[in-house]
Amino acid sequence: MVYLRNSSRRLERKIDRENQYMNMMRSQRDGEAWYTIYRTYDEVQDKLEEIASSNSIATLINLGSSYENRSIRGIKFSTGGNNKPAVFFNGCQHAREWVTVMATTYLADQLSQNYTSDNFIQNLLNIVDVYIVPIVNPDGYVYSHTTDRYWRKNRQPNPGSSYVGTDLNRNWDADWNGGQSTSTSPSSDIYVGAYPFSAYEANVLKNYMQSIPNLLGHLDIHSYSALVLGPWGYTNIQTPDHAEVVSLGNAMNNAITNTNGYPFTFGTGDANGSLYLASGTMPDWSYDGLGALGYTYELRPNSASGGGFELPESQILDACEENYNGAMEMIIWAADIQAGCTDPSACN
Ligand code: 0X9
Ligand code: ZN
Repeated sequence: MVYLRNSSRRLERKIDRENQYMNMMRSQRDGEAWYTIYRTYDEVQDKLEEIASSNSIATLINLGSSYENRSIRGIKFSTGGNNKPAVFFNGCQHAREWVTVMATTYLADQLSQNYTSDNFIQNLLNIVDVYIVPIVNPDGYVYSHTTDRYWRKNRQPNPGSSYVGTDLNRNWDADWNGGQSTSTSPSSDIYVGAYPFSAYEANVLKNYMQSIPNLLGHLDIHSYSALVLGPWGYTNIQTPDHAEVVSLGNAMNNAITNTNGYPFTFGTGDANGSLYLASGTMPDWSYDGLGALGYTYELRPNSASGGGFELPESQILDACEENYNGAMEMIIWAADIQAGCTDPSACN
């Protein structure tokens, strides 16, 4: 009898432990489940609030309002202090590039979770301030969910025209309207706008980014083509920082490619013909106007036949992981340049 009672208690304890383990696994899966389908603007706002409220160094930031008065929000990770090296990551200048919203939200989510569990991430975030804004074109994003899946521009009317919208990634003051993949016609998907920063959202972003004192790096996340693109975007001429642009670009490209074995290509300009040159883009402005190294990512897929702007939902998580590893390289690089610090895990 005694033996039976003991063994049934042991069995109960074993079952309890198994249940605990299963609950833990389930909650991890639930966390990842968010990234198995595309999410709306409202769902992303809820997720950002959840991230900010669950992490002591994460703050919900509101950069300003879109033309239709939606908030352009994000997460700032900072342990405080002045003039720390900073990096800025954004998704969704182009409304239809939905995977960029998932990937940037995932980046914030993972940094937040890993901060509490991973010493290396904790050390990095003690050194570098990280800004993440998943949806910089909220009106276009909502419109691509409700009305036109392939909408690209913002939703600002153009005086004298019935055509709506400016291509945000042609409205920046770096070779603005320079003729590389640009149009002065409001009917065009690559309409440059009336003047640099005429688009509400580009203007809000410019003001916010200018207010960050020590911005070293910027990633403007797009899809699709599986590319990492360094400055310049408007010309094949090399920047004065070419060696560093290439070194960080290759590091990010390798980290992305090695994540799941899905090959990305790095290049500057038109990346040896892999893409095209473009005038008035955001990363060229963050380089030219702010002195930050500004890159474009073009996430999965690498071709139209792989889904184009509609990357299959079964691949969202893979794309998120790839983007996370690429962005980590930029954070590590920013920590490394901190004077006198070559080992981010050793300095504070
Ligand atoms: O055209 C764009 O704005 C970007 N491509 S997308 O398909 N996402 O629209 C690429 C712009 C950056 N181009 C270069 N750096 N060459
Ligand atoms: Zn794009």
